[in-house]
Amino acid sequence: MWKAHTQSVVFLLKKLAFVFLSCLGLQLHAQVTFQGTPNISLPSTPQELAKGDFNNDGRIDFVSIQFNAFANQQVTILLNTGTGTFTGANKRNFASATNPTDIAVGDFNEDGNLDVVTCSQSNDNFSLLLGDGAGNLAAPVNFAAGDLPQGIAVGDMNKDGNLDVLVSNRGTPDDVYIYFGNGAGNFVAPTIITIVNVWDITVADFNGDTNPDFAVYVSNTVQVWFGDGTE
Ligand SMILES: [Ca+2]
Ligand SMILES: [Ca+2]
Ligand SMILES: [Ca+2]
Ligand SMILES: [Ca+2]
Repeated sequence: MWKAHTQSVVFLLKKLAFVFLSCLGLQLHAQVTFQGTPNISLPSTPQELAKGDFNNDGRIDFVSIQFNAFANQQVTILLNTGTGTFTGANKRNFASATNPTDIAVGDFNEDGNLDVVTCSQSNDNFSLLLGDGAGNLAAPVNFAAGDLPQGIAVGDMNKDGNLDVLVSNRGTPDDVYIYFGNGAGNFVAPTIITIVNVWDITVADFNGDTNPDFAVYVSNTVQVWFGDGTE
């Protein structure tokens, strides 16, 4: 009897706790809301979006790439005013190679200002656009990539303190190019890894050994390639 009663009390407490947590959950869910800002027009077909602080004011900005855009409108920086508006002088277009397919950010010349890299499947290259720390990007410096570059990612793959660039090429042949940076905005000839049916790419240390790895989207699977921290 006591045991059954205890179980009933425990059951009741569990049920009350469940109801309480459910209500709390509902309340927490109810508190997390998102409110859209007015639409921000872009020059042409937006392709990819990245973020970073491009004018060094401590507020995270956006950078967008556009497909089929005019020659000087492939890359757009949207500076964050802190009020959710990105219009007027806070929206700035810059040139890159034709029809960029992906974008990544990093400080490739180590001047403290965030820079942008894009890859272009029309020009079979990737472009480095150096930032000036005031929300502007310099003219693109282009580096040859493989056939039909699709994805671009950034990491310090050889752990020398200089950011490196990885480009996944989905053409013929299909492969990944790893460009090791020299810290001055230039790169040595790429290391090439053949990966059949590669598409997009991203970089992180996936096995926790402190060496950067990369993951690629291959057909309907994901492959992780583990690095050893060297070239
Ligand atoms: Ca900013
Ligand atoms: Ca820089
Ligand atoms: Ca490096
Ligand atoms: Ca690793």
